[in-house]
Amino acid sequence: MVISSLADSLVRGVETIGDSVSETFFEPVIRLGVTGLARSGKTVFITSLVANLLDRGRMTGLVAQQEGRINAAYLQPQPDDTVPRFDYESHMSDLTGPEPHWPDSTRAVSELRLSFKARPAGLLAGLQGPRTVHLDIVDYPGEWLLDLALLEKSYEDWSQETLSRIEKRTEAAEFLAQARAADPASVHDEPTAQALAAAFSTYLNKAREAGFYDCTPGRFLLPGDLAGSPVLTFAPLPISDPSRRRTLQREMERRYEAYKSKVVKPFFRDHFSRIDRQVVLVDALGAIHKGPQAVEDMRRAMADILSAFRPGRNAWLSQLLLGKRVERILFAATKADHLHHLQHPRLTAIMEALTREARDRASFAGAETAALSMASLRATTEEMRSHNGSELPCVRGTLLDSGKQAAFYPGELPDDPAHLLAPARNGADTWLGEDYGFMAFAPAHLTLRPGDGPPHIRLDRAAQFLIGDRL
Ligand SMILES: Nc1nc2c(ncn2[C@@H]2O[C@H](COP(=O)(O)OP(=O)(O)OP(=O)(O)O)[C@@H](O)[C@H]2O)c(=O)[nH]1
Ligand SMILES: [Mg+2]
Repeated sequence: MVISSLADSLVRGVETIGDSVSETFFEPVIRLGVTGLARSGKTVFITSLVANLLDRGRMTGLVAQQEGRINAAYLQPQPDDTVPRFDYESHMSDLTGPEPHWPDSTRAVSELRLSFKARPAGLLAGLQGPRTVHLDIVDYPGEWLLDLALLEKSYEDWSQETLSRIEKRTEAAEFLAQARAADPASVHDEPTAQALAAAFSTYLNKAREAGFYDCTPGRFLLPGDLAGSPVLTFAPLPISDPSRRRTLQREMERRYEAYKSKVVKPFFRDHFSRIDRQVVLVDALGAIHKGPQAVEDMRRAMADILSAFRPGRNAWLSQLLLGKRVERILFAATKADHLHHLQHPRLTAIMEALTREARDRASFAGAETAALSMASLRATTEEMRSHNGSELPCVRGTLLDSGKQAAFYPGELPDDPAHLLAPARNGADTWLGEDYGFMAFAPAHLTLRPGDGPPHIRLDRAAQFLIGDRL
């Protein structure tokens, strides 16, 4: 235990020195982490961000662009040879090809390097020519951050906590029946372990479908090339005694520990610890549409996700980071093109409130934070429609299922976010009064002018906050 954490921090130490040497003498590198829970909009965000940084006609909110200091931006081979490359070109052709469609779900961490030639701002501008700044964008599932909490839990504690948390969920009924019928003290046999793990991951998938966000261990939902391996073949069991050799319980415990050391820790060590700037994407509108329970659940998941950015709370992580901190964190409500812009300030307020508790408790010591609502790829236009004598602010777009054009009024978000968050926290089943509709729109057919990236809402402001100061 001691040896492994020592080794981790040594690696980190050497890397930090390496990074700062190359930053001073060579070319600065910004590592931007992009995360969010499943379907929050990570892939579309990165694709549109890169497209709009390559063709910056719609990026007037990026100060370096406004000041004409960016001479060029281009894609380059990334520095990490073992991480899959973010498949920018296919995602871009999905979104902007002749039959535009949303990209498929992604299942693992990926990376892309974009480099800028930019002239420095201010006094230095006259003295220095353009310099190269590298932006490494790292895409990883938010669920993986939730796993940080496992590091401090024994198998027994995790089992107890998980079983009591999911006790009343109908999605868990089948798994619970199976777990209760299992005898942890029986001799381990692989088919039983596999059946339990399969039932548990079926539950996790159903729970996520139903709008629960506390679906950990994260890799059960996104197994990638670990599918079927022992590190993913465990499940919580109702246990009361310490485990004995060769029992089901002992084997489950061993695999749970292996998951922590072989899956969770490497992710934090190899990816998370190197991030400088972070954007956390949140599909707040989607949760509001699903109902109060989904909103409350999302608020809790956000608080848990954000605890990874306050490493003081986790001894292992603090050791690993050695004081290195994420410098800026942006909380972005995505898909704001489902709302007329009149409602955007309200969505931002909800976003702020959702992350409020986490931010207050936090002080992300040293990290600057901001919240905004945005759309990475705008799929709608706005229009006012009269309805029963009043004017409703609507959005119009192509419906995803029928392919037909339609105008849509999603309901009025409250001025005060507490009107949503309080009933959610108090366990309400449905919203009182307002119904929040949600339409799925297809990406619009685009004809882009040379020099323009795809249309977006406030993607330039997001970019300015995240990297603007380094360009
Ligand atoms: N209207 C609109 N819809 C969006 C936007 N961004 C994402 N979406 C919708 O959200 C869905 C998920 O977006 P992705 O970018 O694939 O989300 P993700 O976080 O990468 O999802 P996973 O890879 O499954 O975790 C898309 O299929 C779209 O339906 C946007 O800017 N506008
Ligand atoms: Mg994705």
